[in-house]
Amino acid sequence: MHIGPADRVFVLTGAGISAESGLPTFRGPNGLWRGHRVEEVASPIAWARDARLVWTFYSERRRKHRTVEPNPGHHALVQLEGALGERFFLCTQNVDRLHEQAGSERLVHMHGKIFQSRCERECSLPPFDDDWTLEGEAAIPRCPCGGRIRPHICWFGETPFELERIFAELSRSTIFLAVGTSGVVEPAASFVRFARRNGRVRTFYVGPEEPANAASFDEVFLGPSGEVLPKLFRVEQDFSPAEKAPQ
Ligand code: BV8
Repeated sequence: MHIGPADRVFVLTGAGISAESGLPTFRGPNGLWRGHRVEEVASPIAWARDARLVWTFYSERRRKHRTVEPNPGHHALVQLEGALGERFFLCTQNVDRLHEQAGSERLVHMHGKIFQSRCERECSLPPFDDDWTLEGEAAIPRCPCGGRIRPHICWFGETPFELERIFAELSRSTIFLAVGTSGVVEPAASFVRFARRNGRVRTFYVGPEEPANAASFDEVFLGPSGEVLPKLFRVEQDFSPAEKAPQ
């Protein structure tokens, strides 16, 4: 994929980029958790009905997430960010911290972060880093306001985070790259169509199978992201006269 000196790259990642690090995806063969689809457990309704079940779900994922490492796909995106600087923007649907562990900085987590919690009420307590896990009959921690502590995650039916910044970056992107996402969950699945509205964007997808929104991509690179991404980018640097090395 050729990236020119004026290109601005928007990358959207999903669960697939973390699959080679050992984190299961949501809708693949092992996509169910104790027979539940993620939509059934990651929702305000599930929280109201059975908060301990929800904390059991997230506690098991926190324990698993402590043990995993980034894979070559994450590292390839860090290298691209290094080459492009502020012309690079990464929006992840994932709640894991593998992008940060690999070194990504220009990154937003539109669905939140597995190692952050917040009060279930709209009180003054801001979201906070937290790797608490529910053990045995322990009580769910309480906020000083009396509310229960919940994962700081965007559940189904809730509004994703950082949408204003995401749409601003989409509007000025000239390359849109989606990696490892089935193109099922909204609004992320529509970002590629939104980007195309600016009329000058090239759109690409990387993953082992075509996503549901494949028709919106100019080119699909089939394969695992850990193998495809490290070989994908060809960045053309702009050594304008001011920057040419002295003769
Ligand atoms: C919203 C946090 C309004 C949880 C997540 C009916 C009723 C109620 C709601 C809706 C409805 N119809 C539509 C909706 C909206 C709903 C939605 O889209 N539902 C779907 C299921 C139909 N969306 C919402 O509710 C969103 N909020 O709409 O608010 C709004 C809208 C716009 C503006 C303002 C307000 C909130 C959605 C967020 C839900 N939370 N995560 C948690 O993680 O615990 S979503 C969850 O799914 C994960 O974050 C995950 O990242 C995300 C998307 O899944 P994918 O990442 O795509 O993962 P998936 O398993 O599906 O696919 C993996 C892919 O990887 C596959 O394609 C596979 O081929 C590929 N792969 C496998 N191996 C590899 C690989 N790729 C590369 N390399 C490999 N090695």
